[in-house]
Amino acid sequence: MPAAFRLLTLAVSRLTHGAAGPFSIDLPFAMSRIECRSTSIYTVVFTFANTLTSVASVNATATGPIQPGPSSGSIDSMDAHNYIANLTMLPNAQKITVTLSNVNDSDGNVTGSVPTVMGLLIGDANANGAVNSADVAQTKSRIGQPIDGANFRSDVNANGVINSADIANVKIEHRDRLAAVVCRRYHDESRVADILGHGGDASSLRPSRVHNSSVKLLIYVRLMIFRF
Ligand SMILES: [Ca+2]
Ligand SMILES: [Ca+2]
Repeated sequence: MPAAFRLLTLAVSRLTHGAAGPFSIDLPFAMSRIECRSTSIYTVVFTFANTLTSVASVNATATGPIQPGPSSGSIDSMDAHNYIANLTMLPNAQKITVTLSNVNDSDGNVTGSVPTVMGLLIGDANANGAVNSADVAQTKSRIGQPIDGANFRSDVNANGVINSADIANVKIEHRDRLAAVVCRRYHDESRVADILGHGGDASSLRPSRVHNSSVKLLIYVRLMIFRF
């Protein structure tokens, strides 16, 4: 096992949901885990076995042509086992690799590169790699519930309550994913980038689910009848 993964014990995407407080999504080292919440600045917390003495830099990259904005971070002043990375302008529907460079700890370990991967797919409340009616239904079923560890993913805008605004967010993402699929059907990749806003490519998170003409037609029809 690489030294980076022996020393890193945990990485999470953490967001504060208003008065309900912070809730985190684990980012396993061997696979990406989907972050479904919408915010302007994402926070990834790296936790190490030993306390940190210095970290040279943090950088975020995406799988698609549109790259994230600047990243910054610091060792947690409350617990030096943690490094808190702040990520801006993340493109949606992408795998985001967050990498710490030149990590030094109190045990004398020096690690040149410590990466973790987060999939960003806003609205994928049930974390299955797609934004669809199941996410809408699940979010509707949770309206008004107090935010807890079991339902926080449905608080898509992370404001501490599950309500119609979260449902609207999921529906918008659902619409955009369907529209992007239709554009791919007609090989209009530039239009896909327009629709996804940030230039994101949903297929980088989950390969296109459309592999035959009948299914393509079904999705096209669903798009045509989709209503808010
Ligand atoms: Ca889903
Ligand atoms: Ca909310």
